[in-house]
Amino acid sequence: MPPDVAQELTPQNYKTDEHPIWCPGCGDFGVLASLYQSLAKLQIHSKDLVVVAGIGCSGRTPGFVKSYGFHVVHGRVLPVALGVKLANPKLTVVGVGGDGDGFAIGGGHIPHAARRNFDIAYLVMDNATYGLTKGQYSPTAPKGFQAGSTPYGNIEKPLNPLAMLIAYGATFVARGYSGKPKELADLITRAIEHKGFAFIDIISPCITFYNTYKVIPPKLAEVPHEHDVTDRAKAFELTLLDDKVYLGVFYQVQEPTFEDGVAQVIKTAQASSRPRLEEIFAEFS
Ligand SMILES: Cc1ncc(C[n+]2csc(CCOP(=O)(O)OP(=O)(O)O)c2C)c(N)n1
Ligand code: SF4
Repeated sequence: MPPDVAQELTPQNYKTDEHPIWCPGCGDFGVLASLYQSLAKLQIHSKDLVVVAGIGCSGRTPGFVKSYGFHVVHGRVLPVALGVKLANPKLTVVGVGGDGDGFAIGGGHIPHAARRNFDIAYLVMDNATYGLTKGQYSPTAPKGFQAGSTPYGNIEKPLNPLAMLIAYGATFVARGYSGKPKELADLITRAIEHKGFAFIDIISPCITFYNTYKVIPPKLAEVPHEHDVTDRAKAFELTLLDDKVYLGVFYQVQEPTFEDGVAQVIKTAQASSRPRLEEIFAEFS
């Protein structure tokens, strides 16, 4: 039964009747729990929420969140999310996917989503592997990573998602960890509240094919308190430090959004004396 619009929403209200079929211990459970927390904190009603997800274990998320949802073609979270937001800018749009979906097959969409600054929150459940297809190496897998597709070890350098997003012009860039769901919920809340393109790289271990639960926690540290999130060069520098895995917001600034720009262009076009599209077509009929 959907909650009454006037009723206070709790994390429970966002659960669907579908139960996640993720492996017990998968990091994605923590991400989902944090997403429920954050939606409840923001009191976002299901009718105003669209979750767009790619293909992968992480891509099952829309089935577990009471909202409108799209489970799109592999790697196409961002163009679909942009279409949704442009069609109805009042909606809260949350994009969800894996590192394979986002940075490999979908990697070509990242620069354009980031530089356009359309207002969505994009959560990448980064397990450095292709979980759904049985653990091949992904763009964020470390050098030497051994799996079925790399039996002699990965020879590629891993991609640095945070540096990439800052370089391409995203206006909110953060890292979270599925094992710290309260802190992650706070980050997701901030990302949804941010007006513009908000990206969170969420370390979300794949317990079955690349279990990093033992190696990650000792390296975790908070983004230093004195870090100025509006300093782009310093934020970029912070992403390059590999002695620690920093959690928190690296970069956040306010800039005009794509949908505001589009609305402005429509207004200008309507006020201009240029011929209408129908008039141009009429010339050829
Ligand atoms: C066009 C296309 N190519 C390849 C696949 C096979 N495929 C399904 S999921 C996936 C990778 C998933 O990895 P990731 O995005 O990291 O998500 P995870 O399963 O780890 O959450 C691949 C290659 C596909 N479904 N569609
Ligand atoms: S295969 Fe990995 S990513 Fe997929 S559900 Fe299992 S633990 Fe999670």
